[in-house]
Amino acid sequence: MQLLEELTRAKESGEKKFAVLIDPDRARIKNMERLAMLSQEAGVDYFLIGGSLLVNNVLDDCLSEIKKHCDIPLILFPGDSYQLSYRADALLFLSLISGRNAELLIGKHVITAPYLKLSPLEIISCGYMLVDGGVPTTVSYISNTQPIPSDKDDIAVCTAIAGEMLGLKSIYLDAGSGAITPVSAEMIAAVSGAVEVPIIVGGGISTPEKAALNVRAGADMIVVGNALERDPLLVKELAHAVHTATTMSSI
Ligand code: 1GP
Repeated sequence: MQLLEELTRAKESGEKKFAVLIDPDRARIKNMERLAMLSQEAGVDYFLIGGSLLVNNVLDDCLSEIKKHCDIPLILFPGDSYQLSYRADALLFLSLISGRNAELLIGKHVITAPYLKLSPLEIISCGYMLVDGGVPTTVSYISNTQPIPSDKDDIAVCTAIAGEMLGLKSIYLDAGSGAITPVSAEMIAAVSGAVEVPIIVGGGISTPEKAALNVRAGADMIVVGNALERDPLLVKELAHAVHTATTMSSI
């Protein structure tokens, strides 16, 4: 089954997904085996691979190494058009709809579309919404865009509705890697109530409690990166919290 279809069906049945974000620059290739095995044991649903800025040329190696040790699907989460690899299974085709940088709304997409059309990757369109996480983020600086203020749920809702009306098949609410303040449950609930497509939430989620809260608020997929770089053993509790909150919310 294609990943988007899987996500959509999961949303319909109230089943929630947990993804681990790997920034190939920060992850050590030699640590990939352990992370892959811990993730497999914990029942992690996906790996997201990418970053706002990759300075080392290790994307292919990183993907190959993970694939060697587990069969969790690999989804590219590209910060730019150079972050492409056929070694992944799918690619989030991100349009930065919270910003007004034309290159990141449609420009890079035009350049990469013919290559992606020929690629074996599943292309999943995604309305990417950067939300203020209490600290300036790399993505905000690199993209030259302002995040949505964290208390402006109405802006987030209107942006998500517009993205869905434009045909985007998923929405990503991201407070940015290492956010001090993750996206609020109120904003997640507001956006979740306004659109039908799967909602991915990440940025600054560091505890199972916050992950579960977000799921109950309406997130369909939780993404965690930083907290697992600090403590990979947390993966079990985080995945469990997301999957268990599913059960509780669908009772
Ligand atoms: C960033 O949503 C991801 O784009 C994950 O953020 O690294 O803070 O978990 P963290």
